[in-house]
Amino acid sequence: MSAQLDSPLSPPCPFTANDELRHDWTAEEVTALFELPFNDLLFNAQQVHRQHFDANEVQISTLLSIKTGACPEDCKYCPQSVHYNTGLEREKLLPLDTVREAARKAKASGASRFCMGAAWKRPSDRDLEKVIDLVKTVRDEGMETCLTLGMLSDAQAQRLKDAGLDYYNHNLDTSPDYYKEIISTRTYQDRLDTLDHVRQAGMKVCSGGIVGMGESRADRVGLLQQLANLPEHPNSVPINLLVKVKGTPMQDVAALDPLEFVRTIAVARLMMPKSRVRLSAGRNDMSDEMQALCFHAGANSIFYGEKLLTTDNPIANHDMELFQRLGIKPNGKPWVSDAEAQAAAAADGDTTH
Ligand code: SAM
Ligand code: DTB
Ligand code: SF4
Repeated sequence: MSAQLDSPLSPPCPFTANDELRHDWTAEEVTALFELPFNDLLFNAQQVHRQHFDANEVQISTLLSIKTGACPEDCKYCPQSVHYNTGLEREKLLPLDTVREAARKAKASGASRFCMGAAWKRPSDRDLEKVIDLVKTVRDEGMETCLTLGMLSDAQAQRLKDAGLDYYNHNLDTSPDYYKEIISTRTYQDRLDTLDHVRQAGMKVCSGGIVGMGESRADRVGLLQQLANLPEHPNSVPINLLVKVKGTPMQDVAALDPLEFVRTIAVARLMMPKSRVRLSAGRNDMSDEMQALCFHAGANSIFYGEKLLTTDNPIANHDMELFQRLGIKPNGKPWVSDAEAQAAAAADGDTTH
């Protein structure tokens, strides 16, 4: 399929013509998408988006760090790496009651999926058993579950699948080329192997990356090319904008042009038309207008709630107000005020707990 758009008027969309999912993108083709005039790119992305999704609906996930800090990996962006001094307080694996409470709160404020993250290189089998109890608890609260625990063996992935886990998040982070500038303790192939194990176990894959780490456009091209050329497109694709954390080697990296971020979302939408593209870390540094453009470009999921794992996220009320201004239905449901959501959840809680 060619990405040529010659007409200065509303160009015909070369992507809506055929419904096939592609896994053979070349760097040249992806670069051509990035190079489209902004309006053509967004017009095409919006058309493709509408073919597969309700364009006015956004899925909502909430994150919880279940084990914080002291991670042996050296990811240069990460406040949780033991290699950098970010002043972060370490925390052992959270007790079950704390997680249950957080899941209830997330559900009450409108999230449909609860994602739990641990600062591990990989979980031990003993840790995995404890985490499985957390997954079962969150499922019992009526939420979808997602974990991100680092690398998984095939047996561990199968164990999680058998326990009922819905999604596993493991990011490729950047292009294969730029990767070696960012992480030395885990290889790109390690990441691909974990994604294989998750997919083969039959779980849904959540995989994306981070932009704004000083990478070039060619690296953003490389990241999206890797993601789209996986044997199956990830079910969800988180696109993180680097949160610059003091004490990490990336604290002073130059900011990415916001319009380049929007382009990245639009290209992800075109290449992986049926995947949820998630506006992930970095929304605190985005204006409402930039986020609106991202939704127009095909983003249709967010992390919601005051905290990501260890850094700040926009407050829930602000997100709901933005959705109301944009006519976006969170999780496909009509917009309700925070007070109404809390009251409904409390009433629900009276009968079910
Ligand atoms: N330790 C596990 C791992 O790396 O697979 C799971 C947790 S880790 C914090 C999950 C993801 O968060 C990373 O892969 C990275 O993409 C993202 N992340 C971490 N720090 C970030 C930052 N400062 N800005 C943006 N994204 C970040
Ligand atoms: C993802 O791609 N982004 C989330 C989630 N998956 C686990 C994590 C973002 C972390 C941002 C830095 C922090 O809060 O520690
Ligand atoms: Fe550890 Fe994950 Fe942070 Fe890398 S991104 S240092 S693996 S917690």
